[in-house]
Amino acid sequence: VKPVLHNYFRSSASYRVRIALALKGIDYEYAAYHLRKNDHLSASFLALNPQGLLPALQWEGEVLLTQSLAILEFLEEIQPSPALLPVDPAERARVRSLSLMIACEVHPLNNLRVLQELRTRFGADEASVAEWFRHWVNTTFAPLEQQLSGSTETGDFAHGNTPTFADICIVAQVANNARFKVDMAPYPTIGRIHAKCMEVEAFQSAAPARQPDAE
Ligand SMILES: N[C@@H](CCC(=O)N[C@@H](CS)C(=O)NCC(=O)O)C(=O)O
Repeated sequence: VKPVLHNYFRSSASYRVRIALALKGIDYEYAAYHLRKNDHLSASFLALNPQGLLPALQWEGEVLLTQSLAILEFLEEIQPSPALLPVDPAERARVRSLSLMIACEVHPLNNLRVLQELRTRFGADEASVAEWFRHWVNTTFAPLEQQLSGSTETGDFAHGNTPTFADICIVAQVANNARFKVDMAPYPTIGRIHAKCMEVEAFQSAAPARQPDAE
């Protein structure tokens, strides 16, 4: 049975999983949920994933996997090649740390439901919402840039010369940043890593614009 990826073209957490699946050459069925139309809050999806968050990966018709980084870890374990984590434990920790800077410190604060809450509970206008978004990106992208540019570990990618979880998280976040017009000029290293990743077909084929539900 083909795995089914419940996702949305613009969802950056979904984009992370699409990149990992593409890098590992795992074929899957694409199940689209329109976030703006609240498809992810439908009774049928909540029955699958009570968190009401995308992505969710149905593996071989059985287990439903949620949380993009847990899914990445799962894929790495069942199909170790090509490796998306280094071998050395300290290096693995570094890659996970870079990934979590985005997945834990940036993404949750800028999630759709948080931005909606700013609008409805606090009456924020679109300019303030965009400022909020950029604020939380900049708060973490500044130290991220520093860590990436100051490290001897840094090759062409975020860690070494092949893509890892860190590159996956960076590329998905940079795609979101573009929608909110984040100025990337202060982040030349992140920009360079992003450009390097986009030379890889798996990153391109997983991109929002290439998905069947893209608008
Ligand atoms: N930590 C979760 C985040 C999942 C998540 O928040 N996904 C977003 C789309 S990128 C979502 O479903 N948002 C729905 C909402 O905000 O209502 C993961 O990494 O999978």
